[in-house]
This record gives sequence, structure tokens and C-alpha cells, in this order.
Amino acid sequence: MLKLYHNDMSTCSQKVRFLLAEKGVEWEGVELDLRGGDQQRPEFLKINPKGLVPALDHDGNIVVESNIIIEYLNDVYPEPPLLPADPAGRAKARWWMKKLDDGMHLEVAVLSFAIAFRHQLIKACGSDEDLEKHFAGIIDPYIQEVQRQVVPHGVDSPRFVQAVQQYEKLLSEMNDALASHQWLVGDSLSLADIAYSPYVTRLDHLCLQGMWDDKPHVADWYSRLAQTKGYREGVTNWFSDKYLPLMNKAGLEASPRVAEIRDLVAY
Ligand SMILES: N[C@@H](CCC(=O)N[C@@H](CS)C(=O)NCC(=O)O)C(=O)O
Repeated sequence: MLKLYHNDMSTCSQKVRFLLAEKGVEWEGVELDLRGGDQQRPEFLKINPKGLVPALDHDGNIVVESNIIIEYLNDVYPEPPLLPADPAGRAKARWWMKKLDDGMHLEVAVLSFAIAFRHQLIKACGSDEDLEKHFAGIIDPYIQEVQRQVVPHGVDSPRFVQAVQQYEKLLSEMNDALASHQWLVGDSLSLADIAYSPYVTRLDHLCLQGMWDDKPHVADWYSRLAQTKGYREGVTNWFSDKYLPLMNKAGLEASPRVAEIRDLVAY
């Protein structure tokens, strides 16, 4: 039995559900309310001591870390194959995925919290004291630091500048790769495309589509991706009204600041 601990709009959960739907695998879900602090409860910490979703329980084997989970599921359910057959192609797919763990995942957290999620968090906590308790309860030190840096000052936080610039760089790299083949690693959909889909979706939800206006291969990739079975069932079907109106509104408000930062450095 496959049990996935996840959250409807979490980027890392989106990629796992995308993969499960693309493979046509049945699964059972346990949804966590991240603003309500479900991920910090002792029952969940027994499953993932880092207090992060997603986490997979496959017949009692616990697998955490979204990129590891999608590789695991690709091994357990080999059809359709989602890694290239040749070692060089597999290495390239893993190179793309590693980039997310090496820093890009934190940049999406910066962007999302600085623009939108800070409003939910400040409201849910109600006071500076409770906000501090929330920060202190985040076990992953990098995510804790990011929230501390951006929740109080939003898009005026210096950390926000770095996130926009890193995103700009990433989208350029993706555009270059997609100029010579249909998907990130060759001409077939792979784990790399699945892993990156939530990061572009997040920009879309924050009304920052302008970030790929000058990157036609990214625009084309994203529109093809959105038509796949995996994306429709694993990502689109889970879009939540608890988040989207806020993300759209706050994203539009933040777009002049994003444009200003993009003008600072031309890549
Ligand atoms: N490297 C981890 C990152 C997981 C992660 O950051 N999960 C976020 C949601 S996308 C989370 O659970 N956040 C909980 C929190 O903000 O307290 C992975 O790839 O699975």
C-alpha cells in the first residue's frame, strides 16, 4: 500500500502526485495543514523528523525527500520509464534535480513567503510572540532561516532580491536547454521535467509569467507540461482556493518590485 503524506499546494508534493498520476498508480493520501502546523506534530515527526512534506509510506518503508521519492517510485513502477535509457541522460536528469536541492527549493520558499504566504502566517499567528514560536518550531534550519528573513519584511527583504535573481538565472538555463530538445533532458518527459513543474507553476500562481516572456522555450515547455495526464491529475486537480486568490492578488502587487529587481542585473 502507498500512503502519501502531502499538502495540496506544496511544490514538493505536487511533483510526487504528478509522477503517481503519470504512472497511473493508486495511492492513499494524508493531507497536512501546513499553516495549522500539522507537520510539527509528534505523530508526523515520527514519519519525517524534519517536519516536511512529502513523505511516502510504501508497505512500511518510509521514503522522504521529494526527488528521492520520485526516483524510488520510478524504480518500483518502471512503466512508463521516466529516466533516459542512457547513463549520460540519467546523469543529466539527476543534475537538474540536484540543483533544486542545492538551493532553488529555498528560492521558491523565499518568493512564496515574501509575496503571499507571509500574510496567512501573520494572520494565523496573531502576535509577534506566536510568530516567533512558529519560527522556532521549524526543524529544518534553512527553511526556518528563510521564513525569519522574509516573513517580517516581505518583498523589501534583501533575501527577496537574491531569489528573483536566482529564478531569472534558472529560467535562462532552462530556456537554453529547451532550445535544442522538447523536454529538459532530451525528447521525452523525464523526472527532471516533473521535478521542475511546480517551480514554474508557482511563478504562474504569483502572476509572474512575465519572468518567462523573453524565454519562449520555457513558455512552450510549460504549456505542453500542463497538458500531460500527470500534471492535470496530480497538480491542477489539487489547486486550492485557500491559496490561489491570495497568491494572485499579492503576486500582482509584487510584480513592480520583481520587475525592478530583474532590471538590476541582465542575464
Ligand atoms: N527537500 C525537501 C523539501 C520539502 C519541503 O520544503 N516541504 C515544504 C512544503 S513544499 C514543507 O513541508 N514545509 C513545511 C513548513 O513550511 O513548515 C523535499 O524535496 O522534499
